[in-house]
Amino acid sequence: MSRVLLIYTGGTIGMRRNSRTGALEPFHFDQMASGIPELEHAPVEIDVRQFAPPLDSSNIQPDHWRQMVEVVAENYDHYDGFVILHGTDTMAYTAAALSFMFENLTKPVILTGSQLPIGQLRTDGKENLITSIEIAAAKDDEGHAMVPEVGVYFNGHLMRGNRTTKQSAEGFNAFESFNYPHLVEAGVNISYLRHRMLRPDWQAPMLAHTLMDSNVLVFSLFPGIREDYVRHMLTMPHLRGIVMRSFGSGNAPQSEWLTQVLREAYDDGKVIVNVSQCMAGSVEMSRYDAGCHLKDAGVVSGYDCTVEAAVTKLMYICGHCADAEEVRSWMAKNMRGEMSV
Ligand code: ASN
Repeated sequence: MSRVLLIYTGGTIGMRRNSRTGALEPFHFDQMASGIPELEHAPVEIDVRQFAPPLDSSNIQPDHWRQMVEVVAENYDHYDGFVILHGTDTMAYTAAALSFMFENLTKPVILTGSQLPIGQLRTDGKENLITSIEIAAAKDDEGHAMVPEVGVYFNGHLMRGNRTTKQSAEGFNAFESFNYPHLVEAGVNISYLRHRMLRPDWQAPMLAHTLMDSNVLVFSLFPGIREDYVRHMLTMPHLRGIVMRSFGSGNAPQSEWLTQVLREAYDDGKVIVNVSQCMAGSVEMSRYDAGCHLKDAGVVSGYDCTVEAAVTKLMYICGHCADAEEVRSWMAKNMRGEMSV
């Protein structure tokens, strides 16, 4: 029998309504588990660790990512897979961060949650949790994990963790991976699309990393953006990296001041990564004149990376490299399947 470790961090899946305020609040695992008696009959041995207190995922911080990495690393040899129950609001950030923090992952780390609490009649939480456990437990004939990746499972699909974005606060289809196809489709049967998955070195050990540098920032361009605000932001002391959300295929206003401010930030050792405000498609700074000047100012292309992947990758790389040129060179490389280069 496969063994799965369930790590309950909080989120709507385990919430219940506060009778005084009417708002949903995270609650203990036992309350959640009592809503899924099916778990006892699953052909998988399940152990549970829970965050105390459980969190609405808006409160998740890099320290919580470290805790998740440590729980998985400490238990890595004793389980076939890991399921992390997490709120949906920041699940895509956590999934991306964990994908960088685990090097040469050979076992599944599946994040899931729900839009309605488990206790509600129409909950999406049961299917999400039960199928995630099944995926985390699945092995091939050679005994290797079917999904050696950090993934997000929601509404019938498993997506690569560092490719997902929360797309809906309403629908059960809360997540999508716009620039990479799904890894698993769960219908009547569960189809594992293994040709789309990462291939670890099965003989080499998994390495867990916990250093993350949060001296980073994300900002969006918009028509009318002011020089003084951008200058103030880019000259902040200690700031090491910026994810700049540009227009379309990586374009920005061709104002002289913007190129100059970006160039000054570059000269000051700051790393600026260009990702698009579009959900689908890639940054191509040489496509339009309105993108070329960014390249000349030393801006690094984030290609088709999500904002979530770009900012967590920047934290991870800045946590490991002191030299700006080295950070730029890692940011331009595909490390964990987060971008198509
Ligand atoms: N606010 C909740 C959370 O992210 C939303 C959810 O889980 N659906 O914890």
